[in-house]
Amino acid sequence: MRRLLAFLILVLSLALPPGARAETGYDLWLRYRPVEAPWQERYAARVTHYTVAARPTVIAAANELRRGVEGMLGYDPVWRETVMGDGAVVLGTGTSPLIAPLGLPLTQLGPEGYLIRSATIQGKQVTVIAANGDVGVLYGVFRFLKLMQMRQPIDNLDISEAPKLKLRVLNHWDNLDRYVERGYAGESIWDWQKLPGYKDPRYVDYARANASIGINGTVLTNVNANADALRPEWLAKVKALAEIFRPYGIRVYLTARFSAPIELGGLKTADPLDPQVAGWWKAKVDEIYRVIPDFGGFLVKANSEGQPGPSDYKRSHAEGANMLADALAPHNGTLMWRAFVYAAENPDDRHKQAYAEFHPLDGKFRDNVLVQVKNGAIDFQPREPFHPLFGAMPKTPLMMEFQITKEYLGFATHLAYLGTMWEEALQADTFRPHKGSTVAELLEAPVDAKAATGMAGVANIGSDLNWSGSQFDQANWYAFGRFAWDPEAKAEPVARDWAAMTWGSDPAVTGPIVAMMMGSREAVVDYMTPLGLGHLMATGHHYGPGPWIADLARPEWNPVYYHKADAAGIGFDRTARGTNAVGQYAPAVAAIFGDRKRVPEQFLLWFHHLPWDYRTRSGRILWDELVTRYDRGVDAVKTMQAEWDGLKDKVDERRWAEVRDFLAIQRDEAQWWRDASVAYFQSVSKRPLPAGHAAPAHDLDWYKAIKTPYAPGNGK
Ligand code: GCW
Repeated sequence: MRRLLAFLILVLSLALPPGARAETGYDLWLRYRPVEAPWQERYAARVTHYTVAARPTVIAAANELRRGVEGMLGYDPVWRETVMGDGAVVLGTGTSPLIAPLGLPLTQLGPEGYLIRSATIQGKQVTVIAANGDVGVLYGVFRFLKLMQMRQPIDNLDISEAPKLKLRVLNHWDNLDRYVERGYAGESIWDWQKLPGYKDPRYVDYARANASIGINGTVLTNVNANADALRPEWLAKVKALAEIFRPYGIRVYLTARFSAPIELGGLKTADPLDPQVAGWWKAKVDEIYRVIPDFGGFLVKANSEGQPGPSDYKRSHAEGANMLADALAPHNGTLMWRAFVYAAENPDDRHKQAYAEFHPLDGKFRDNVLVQVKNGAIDFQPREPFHPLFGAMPKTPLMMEFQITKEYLGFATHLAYLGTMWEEALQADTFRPHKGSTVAELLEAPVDAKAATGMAGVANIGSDLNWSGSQFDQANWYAFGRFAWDPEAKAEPVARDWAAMTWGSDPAVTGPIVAMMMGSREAVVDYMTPLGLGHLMATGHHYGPGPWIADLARPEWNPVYYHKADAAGIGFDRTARGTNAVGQYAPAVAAIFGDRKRVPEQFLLWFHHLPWDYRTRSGRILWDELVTRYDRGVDAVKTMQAEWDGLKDKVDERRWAEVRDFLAIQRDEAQWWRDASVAYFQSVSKRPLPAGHAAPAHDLDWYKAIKTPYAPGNGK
């Protein structure tokens, strides 16, 4: 009877046009919408019931299976103690009684990998989802459901997968008052005030979403850290979250404020070599592990942008990191220490500062330290060359830090799929130790057998109904998980998977969506920072263009520091004649970047200061090329708008309308960036616009006068 009813509901819902079902985006890529014929029957025959042991993580896996099948196929696949007939889905580890006799090749899958195989047990056709650890089973179930979401066959399966990196973590830049630094999706989802008493069910959905893409850690607090997060009353809140996330294979981490021994412990110093300081941290860490036995460890931003750190006591980053690492080591905790450092007092090219500070420390960090390096040397710009530290510290585990939240790529409203950016960074050839040593490869290879590997993503998650501030920013969360699982992933298939699960598997839907996504980041580069320019945004909130800004206290905060435009030309000379930042790369890379004829044009002005009439590869002079690129970016947004219009009746109305409106905002802001930038650079170059390119709508002063003090995300 129940099945009949469910079937009727399914038939009815299929009869409704997509527009009639209002969706908010809350379901992310786990929408589990009804599957149409003939897939419905084919799938249903393969999922009649399931078997599973009673352990929290496999129960979470089974619940997800039930949820997915209920949504997609319209019935609840019942639990049975054993295989009752064809179509059983057998969930478990290699030691479970039904799975062990199959002798599956699980060993090489490690603690988190999984295997999905169509098999015969007791003469019945079954699907086995097996792993060494329970979390692998959970990951396998998500993969199994994805096959159905993607309308792929599930009758003849032989899939095995294991993550290539050990630590796959989100970094929440969330303050304790729920303000999210560089967050564009509402408040922090951690409702600290109500924790631990009230546990918002949303935390479970957060865990499900992360587990579905293999994320296994989350740093709950901002790297601009507040020591209060380490107080006992706060640890009780953290514990509540840790308990919710545990079945999903997700560990919690906190940021550690380096001066906490002073602020919380009443000590006079936070000198890492002071025994009292080390003792205070050891006791604090022991306390944390008493509350949260599987606590992941700390993430630290030290001596950067005003944060306290070991340099305050003339100690090195290694000395600071090792002291904390020693406190964590007895508990198998990990210390992630950020390499994002630059100092006002240091007049050298900011591009060079992190390398200069960390490179000499290679091999000096404890085994449980990971040095966390941003993808580029400056700061998450729409495009940067890869960070010179990659490949330069062969004795130190380095992890990648990407920014999922779009601080510099148009906040939540601009459609910019970051998969292409991450693929570009990960596939960059460091030539260290040899040609073909990509950043991805370096991240994957542990420096020794025990050493950690990892990737961090600065989260774009907040309290907004759609989690990420926009429908399309969910794709960046999704893609981060996929790249952290496999740094060799390719942006296009990842986009395709996301689009099919999030918008519908019809190629008439996914085709245009994937096309939009794949070109979207390049469009942002073009209308904000073409040809290797960077850091041209307005001060503080970073919203909108400010290439003229020259009056900030620290030189490297000013856009003019980065573009160096004058009457003669534009660009930052980082060749041997300039700051020689190219010298921090392997000689083969330095030879390419340092040669204006060989450098990829996308990095031209990052490494070279060139005259306005320099001949670019298109045959146009530099000035004309610059203007052409700005316009190309704006045009690309118009093209996305047209593509989206074509999807009007193919996706649900509410999400469609939201994207349409966001694209209109993006179109206006792209024009603003283009016009303001062209107006400014023209005031410097004094050159006429190339034929066919319109003058900015207003004069330069008009753009300079725009003030948006309440734009979101500013650090405070
Ligand atoms: O991108 C910059 C941001 C800061 C941020 C800093 C960092 C958390 O503008 O808001 O601080 O980088 O990565 O530490």
